[in-house]
Amino acid sequence: MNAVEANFDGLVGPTHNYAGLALGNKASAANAEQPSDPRAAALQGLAKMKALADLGLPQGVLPPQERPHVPTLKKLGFSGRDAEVLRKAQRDAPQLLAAMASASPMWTANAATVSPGADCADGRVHFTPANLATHLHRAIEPETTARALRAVFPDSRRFAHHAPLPATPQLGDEGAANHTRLCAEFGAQGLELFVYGAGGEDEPGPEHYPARQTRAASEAVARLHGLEPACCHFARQDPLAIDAGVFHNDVIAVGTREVLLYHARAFADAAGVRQWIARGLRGRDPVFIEIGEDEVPLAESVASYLFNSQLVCMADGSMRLVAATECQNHPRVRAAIRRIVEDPSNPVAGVEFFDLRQSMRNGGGPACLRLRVVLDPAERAAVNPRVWLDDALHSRLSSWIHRHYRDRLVLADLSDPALLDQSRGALDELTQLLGLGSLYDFQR
Ligand code: SUG
Repeated sequence: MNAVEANFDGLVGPTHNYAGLALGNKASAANAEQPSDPRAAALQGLAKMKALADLGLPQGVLPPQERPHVPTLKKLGFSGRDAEVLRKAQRDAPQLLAAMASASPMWTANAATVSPGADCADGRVHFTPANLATHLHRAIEPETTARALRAVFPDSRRFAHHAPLPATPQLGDEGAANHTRLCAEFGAQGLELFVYGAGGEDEPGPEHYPARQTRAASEAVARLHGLEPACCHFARQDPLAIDAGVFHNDVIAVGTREVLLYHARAFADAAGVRQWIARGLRGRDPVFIEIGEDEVPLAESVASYLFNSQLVCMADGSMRLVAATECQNHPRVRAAIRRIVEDPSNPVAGVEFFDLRQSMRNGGGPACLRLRVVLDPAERAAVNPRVWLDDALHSRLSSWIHRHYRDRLVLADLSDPALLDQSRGALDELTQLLGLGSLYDFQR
């Protein structure tokens, strides 16, 4: 058995809602205050996981987090019993309550940066949870994320867990969404491409929206993971793309093995990125699939989330694109996908579309919902076995969602103490289902 690239998708939490919290994320802003359907959201995500598992791909599950997060509300001065804390927060600072109630941990591409053992000096798989410093609702994720990753990847002989970087603007880190690994074979030493929005003072940044990933953070992660400097490249995002709604690089580029699919406006210096990959990749010729502005304009790329598709490797070595159904609504995007799939000079041989509308309406597409972890057979065997999605776990999770999730949520519901109780009840059961121990603050 060879090393594989496994996907670990975040289960959507019971408080999934639309609060317009994410700066520079067009979908989040456009859908602010709309009612959400947490049950549909969770089932849509689970259906994607099931379909990928059915394709024979290793598929794991990562847990949602406890929301609303009462401990942080207390740190912010809301006192009393839980119901009172929620009521006061809703009355005096509804935006803070919304931030404490987001189901944003579902987007596990932002959970951590992960380097495969083959790239790391000590041969272990390295994880650095992202500090998600630019947004309050996301900056409260890393502590529980770190616990969850340790519970899923427990064996310290094979897995190395770092602390999140200090959460300051100079070190903003949004994890794997700005990190792409290319290689000839998953188990061989690869190239790690880190993409940042904020670099040195001489590098122009976006004008309207925050650059969430800093170069300093990416460099720190590369050092922590013990990566070979010659195998790392730090590429700047095109600031115009950030201002057009590309808040993470995975909104405009996706790569795996030897393939990099990207929009011409993804990088400030795309030619530099290609040259570096072409020079460094050993054992396979790189395949660059560039989509230009004339083929799919930037705005349409953002609206369809074409580049937030997953690229998955099948057992026969061919690849498939795992895309959001929104791509089908844009004729130019459909045509671009057809061109990619029909072109025999790249390994992409098919496409699967998924309805992920609930997550998409918050700016989270197929690739946002998964964290990739390359695992050799021994590492794969060392993963907590309960999190691998098979038919049995799928049916248990599906019944769990039906029993615990509401099918409609509006912002006024976030202070409902019954929602807090339901969510805690659901998560308590989930930690048993997935064998995660006492993960949440309310369990400790
Ligand atoms: O950080 N949306 C997330 C979406 C993250 C997508 N992830 C990747 N591209 N990898 C974000 O912008 C919206 C929450 C709200 O508005 O209620 C939100 O946080």
